[in-house]
Amino acid sequence: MRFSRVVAIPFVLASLATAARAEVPVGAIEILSGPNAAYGTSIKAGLDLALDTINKKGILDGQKIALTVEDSAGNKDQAINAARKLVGRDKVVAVIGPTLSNEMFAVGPVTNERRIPTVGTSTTANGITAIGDYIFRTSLPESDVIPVTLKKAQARGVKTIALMYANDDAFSKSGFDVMKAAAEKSGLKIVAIESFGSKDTDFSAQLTKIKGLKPDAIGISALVEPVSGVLLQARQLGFGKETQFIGGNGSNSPKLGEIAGAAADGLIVGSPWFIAKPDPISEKFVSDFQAKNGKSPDQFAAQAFDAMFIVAAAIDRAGAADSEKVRDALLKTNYSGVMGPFTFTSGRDPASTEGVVVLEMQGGKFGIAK
Ligand code: 1QQ
Repeated sequence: MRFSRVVAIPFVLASLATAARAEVPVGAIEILSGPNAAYGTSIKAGLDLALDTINKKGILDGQKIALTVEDSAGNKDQAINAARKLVGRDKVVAVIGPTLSNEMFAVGPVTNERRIPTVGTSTTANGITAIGDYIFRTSLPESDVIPVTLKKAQARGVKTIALMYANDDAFSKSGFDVMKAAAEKSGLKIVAIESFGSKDTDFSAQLTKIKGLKPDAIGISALVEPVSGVLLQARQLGFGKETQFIGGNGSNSPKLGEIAGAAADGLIVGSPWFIAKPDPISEKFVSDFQAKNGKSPDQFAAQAFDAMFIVAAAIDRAGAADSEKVRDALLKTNYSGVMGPFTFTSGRDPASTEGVVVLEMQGGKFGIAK
């Protein structure tokens, strides 16, 4: 053997160094700045908490996940650039996010074309997974949640409803379509339909029109800032407890209570999760999240926490950091997490719609709606 130690030792050292450095690159695109940052920062906190556990043990024989979270600022072009960076520069095997359906309709075609499995954790509009075979979501679509919320309103005696929605955001528009169809199906009488822009601050024309029609309820499909604006102005115009306000997934943020305060009291919204869910996995998640972040998790953090485990487990089962194999493994997901048991349909949507709870805002906090 002419191969001396002189050659062998550096080789061994080099391969040890590679083994120590081996990490699996995963990307996330979330809103970390701008008016919708509450959603994305909450999602990031959920992902980070899950990674603490995942990276302790590692996947694929001890490798860590290197998660790169890019800020989209809620902007479609920035989200597309983030996707290109994650795929081209970081060579990620999967993408988590983006935060908004509006962004997914821009990013999804890009990552799908690159054959990178992309897992939305908060995208609830119709048509998300139809973008392509590599697009998944773990979030329940509005079409599964809104009918449950309307049923609760009906049980409270609501018979007539006015619908308001933001016409410049994919989630808000789709949520409105779902509310309208669900209201019609359940026999609610729609007395008015009014739209606005997500950046609007004056909703008085729409609300004044609706006030004259005296609906039992007002359904609002929009992101949290405009929903808060509508509520604040509605109270100024004299809408009181007699009007049942109904929100969609955009309202599922503590930001609603922070911005609207008492004006949001009484609003109901459906959610796949509730902070006081009596379940050991959920309770541990809540206390670990509080310990790490000094505040309580919201639904978006809970969904992201589960999604990170789902993606990590898929990479592990794939047996390699290979995006094709990860996609196939994702389809075979059988996971039990904070949201409960989880599998994907063959169409890459959540299979089970069980566990939707209707929440009510009171004093800046969500509780179970009675
Ligand atoms: C979507 C949503 C948003 C409310 C997520 C933050 O549901 O864009 O689909």
